[in-house]
Parts: sequence; structure tokens; C-alpha cells
Amino acid sequence: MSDEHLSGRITKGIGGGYTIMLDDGSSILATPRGVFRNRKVVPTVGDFCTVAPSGDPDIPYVIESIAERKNLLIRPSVANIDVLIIAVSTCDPEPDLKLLDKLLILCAKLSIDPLIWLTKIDLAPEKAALLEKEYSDAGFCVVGTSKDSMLSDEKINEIFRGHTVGIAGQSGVGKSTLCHRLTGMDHIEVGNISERLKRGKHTTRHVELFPFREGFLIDTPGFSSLEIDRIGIEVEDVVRGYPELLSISGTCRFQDCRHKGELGCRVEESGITDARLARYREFLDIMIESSKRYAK
Ligand SMILES: Nc1nc2c(ncn2[C@@H]2O[C@H](COP(=O)(O)OP(=O)(O)OP(=O)(O)O)[C@@H](O)[C@H]2O)c(=O)[nH]1
Ligand SMILES: [Mg+2]
Ligand SMILES: [Zn+2]
Repeated sequence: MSDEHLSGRITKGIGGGYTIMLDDGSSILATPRGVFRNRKVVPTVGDFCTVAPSGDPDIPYVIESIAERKNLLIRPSVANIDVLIIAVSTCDPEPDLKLLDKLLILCAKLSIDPLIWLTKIDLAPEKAALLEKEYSDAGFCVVGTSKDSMLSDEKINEIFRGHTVGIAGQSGVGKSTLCHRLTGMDHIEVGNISERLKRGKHTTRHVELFPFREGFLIDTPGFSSLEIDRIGIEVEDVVRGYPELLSISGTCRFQDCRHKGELGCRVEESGITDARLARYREFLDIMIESSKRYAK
């Protein structure tokens, strides 16, 4: 690599122009080289890239190369996510456990570490304890906060250090509150469901990475309601959101057992709760139906 090349990370992209945070912490503007268009690669927020001077004073750099991605989310469009905080309120609104399980499937598929963050535990402490038990027994990391409790500084550093972190969850669970209490920043919109999105219109979702605690926080609307058959997962991926079921893989009579009541299925040995098993089966059915539709 010549001296003129610098490496950094795309933190923002608007109308074909990109903001890139270089390794020294400074930010510059760049446009992609034409070669990306030919290869059908669209530089995306979260991409690690190299840039070189363009000679154009308005946009002084060009993006020369994009590093291979760990993962890529299409909507919102963001690359290389390490951790997804899934905010779940114990009540007001009632927890949407289907959304939670779907997000857990998506995380498994994309090699994202999920962190289940229970909010409003002051409003329903017993329910919070049950949720905490159900999901930590299943093998997930679960933390909880209330109106006046926050995680320790050490724990927050552990979550963010070296990681790119998104926040997801249904409307009203406390994502903005959480984000504000973490960062002190008010203008961040993490996971907000905009009115237009609620009405189902396609809008350009603005995504931005903010440096935070030696990592990045992803600021984006979206991440909030997901149709299981429209998030790019396959039938086989559903089980990956259920570590309990993965733990018994190969022990049922049939190697390809889907734990739907087949002969010799040992699902009861997995320790999965009835409610999670029901959601697993529902998602599996939807995915099987939808894969048939696509096969036609
Ligand atoms: N009692 C209690 N209320 C909370 C807690 N966290 C947030 N709230 C309240 O819940 C309401 C919704 O919080 P927001 O942070 O706006 O929720 P959001 O997830 O950003 O919602 P959207 O932007 O609609 O997606 C606010 O009135 C908060 O004050 C908590 O831990 N305990
Ligand atoms: Mg909000
Ligand atoms: Zn089985």
C-alpha cells in the first residue's frame, strides 16, 4: 500500500458522499471510485475502507477499497455490527417476545452477539425476574435497568469496547431513554420507529455511527418490527435462535428432526419453555410456507 492510502471506517453516507473516520480519529469526506458501481458493491455505513486523495477540493478523498464484511444488514443498511442490544420492557408496553425471538434468530444468522436489556423493571419486578430466568437459562446474556438504576461503568465498557453496537426494540420500551442515559446525547434516534415507517412507507433511513467508549453506537431508526420471512433468513436458520434446541441436536431419533412432534423427538430434554417452543414452531411453519411460495 502506498503512503497516500489511509484506512478508516464509514460513519455516515448521504447522497453518494461518505463521511469516514480515519484511524487517527479525524473525519474526512469521500466518494467511491467508479469501480464499485461495476462490481455492484455499495459502500455502506460500518464498512472498513481505505481512501486516497482525490485532488478535488470539495470532496478530497476517494474510497479505494472496502474490507470484507463480517455481516450486512439490509434495512437499516449497516455493515459490521458486533452487538445488538435488544431492549424489552417488562410492561407498558407488554413485552413483544415474538419480536425478541426473531431478533435473536437474526443475530445468530449474522454472527451478532445479542444482549437482552430488560427495561422498566421498577414497574414489574417479578415479571422481570421471570424473563431474566427464561432467557438466561436459554443461554443469552440478560441485563436489566429501572427508572433509577444503570449498569456499572465497567459493564458498559465491556459492552462497547472495540464493538459496534446497535439498539433495537419495539416502540416505547425505553431505547431513547437508555441511549440518553448511556451517552448523554439527545439527538440520537436509536431504533425509533418513525411515523412514516409505521405507515409502511419506504423512507430512506439515515444511519450514523457515533464513537462511544472505544466502540461505536449505531444511530438508526428501524430495527423495530420485523416480518420473520422478510429478514433474509432461511428455514434452517430458525433453530439458531434457540440454543436450547441446538443443545439436543442429533439426539432425536431422526437426524433432521425439526422438533415439531416427530416420532422419537426429545425436545422435552432441551429445557426449552413451552412459550419459546411455540414461537419456534410458529416461525418454522411460516418459513416453510414462505419457502414453498418462493420455490413455485
Ligand atoms: N418506569 C420506567 N419508565 C421508563 C424506563 N425507561 C424508559 N421509561 C419511560 O418509557 C417511555 C418511553 O421511553 P422512550 O425512551 O421514549 O422509548 P423508545 O423505545 O425510544 O420509543 P420509540 O422512540 O417510540 O421507539 C418514556 O416515558 C420513558 O420515561 C424505566 O426504566 N422505568
Ligand atoms: Mg425513541
Ligand atoms: Zn426433535
